[in-house]
Amino acid sequence: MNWLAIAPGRVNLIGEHTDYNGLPVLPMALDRDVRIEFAVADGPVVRLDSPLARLDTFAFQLKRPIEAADQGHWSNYVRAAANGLLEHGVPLKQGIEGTVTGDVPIASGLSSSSALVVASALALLKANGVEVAGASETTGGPASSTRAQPEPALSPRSPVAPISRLELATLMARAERFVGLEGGGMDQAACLHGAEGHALRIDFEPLRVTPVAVPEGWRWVVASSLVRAEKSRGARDAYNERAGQCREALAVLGSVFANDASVTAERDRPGVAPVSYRDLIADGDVDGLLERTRRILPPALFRRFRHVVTEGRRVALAEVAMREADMRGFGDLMVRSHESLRDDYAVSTSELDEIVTVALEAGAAGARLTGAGFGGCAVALCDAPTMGPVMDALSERFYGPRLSRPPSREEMFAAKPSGGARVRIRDSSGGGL
Ligand code: NG1
Repeated sequence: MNWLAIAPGRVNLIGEHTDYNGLPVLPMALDRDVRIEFAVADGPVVRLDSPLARLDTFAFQLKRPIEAADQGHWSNYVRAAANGLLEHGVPLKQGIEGTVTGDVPIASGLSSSSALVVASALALLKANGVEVAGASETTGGPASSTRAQPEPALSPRSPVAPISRLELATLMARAERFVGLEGGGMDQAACLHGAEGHALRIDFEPLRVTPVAVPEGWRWVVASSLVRAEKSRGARDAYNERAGQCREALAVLGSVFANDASVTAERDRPGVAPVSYRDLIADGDVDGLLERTRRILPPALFRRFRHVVTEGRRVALAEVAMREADMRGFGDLMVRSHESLRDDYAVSTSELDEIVTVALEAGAAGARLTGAGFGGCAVALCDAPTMGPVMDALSERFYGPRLSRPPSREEMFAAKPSGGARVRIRDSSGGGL
């Protein structure tokens, strides 16, 4: 029997470089996905090929420790999923053989890598009879939320116990670090919890996912900067450097605040340093926090810190704006987010800045880089009548001088909030699902 594991990419609407700092994000799953058509293999082996450019055929054995391929090789994302499941105690006695296809643009900040990790995990779990609990889509509005569910403990498990989507998202976020990126957990959670018509507020430690309905009549335009952001290669060091700076800022503040009674007394824990970004902004006074920390942190570290804590606040405000259908307000927050990523976090590029400027001048309600930056894509928010003019302006002013043709569907497209990752039977005639 042939199966199809389908895992969507995601576009992050706001909340950039906050996930690995334990602060929330607000992405949505895309209507573009990575697909693995597979059959259960004869033994514990994974054998995959792909018609996509630059993805050569590979095979590896499912036994610990899983060996990494050369840095940058696409099989490392599949190996990451297998390694994560094995380390978690899921016995992978059966492997998979099949073909990977998909239409999530690669190295574009749209999470093609996590989609491949999640699709691989779902395929391996299916091949080994491990059920993934929970629907592939959450369709409810504000009242429907996985927020209340505690993060399940990642303890060694019995061979056939089902695994929940939250548990799998947490597990795959850790597993993807196999490729050497000190990433957060946004992408795997968005991929597994996508909901049609909804953005997803994702909180961490513990992981919670709350769908937020996107108001009628609003559109998201995703536009590539035409610069690849290869996080298995060059952009990886820049990304990890930012993560390191965030930890460093926290460590400096932790040691200073531990000796500052006026700060610790507020939290009723005299002598105990704040250990997380969430602790630091718990009282909601981000401006007061910035005032206090400006003199403590070296200037470069302070700018990274300011991005993280103000972005955390913007996500909270953006969620409220979306629930209240105040999409102009949401758009303003996207613009503030971009400025902060450009000026304080230093992850934008001149191409991304230009896309944002062109989109806003053409009437978009908001625009910002999306994903880690260093290239990749920007996302613009438009009301329905403005979407065409925004896309026309980008074609003419951004893509025109760079390409001798209109942008392809890979390079610019309207994105629809879509459902989450799933496995289906692929009928033997080779027809649809
Ligand atoms: P992209 O750019 O899609 O690879 C990366 C991280 C996210 C998050 C964003 C920045 C991974 C797999 N992805 O996303 O967790 O930190 O950067 O907000 O680590």
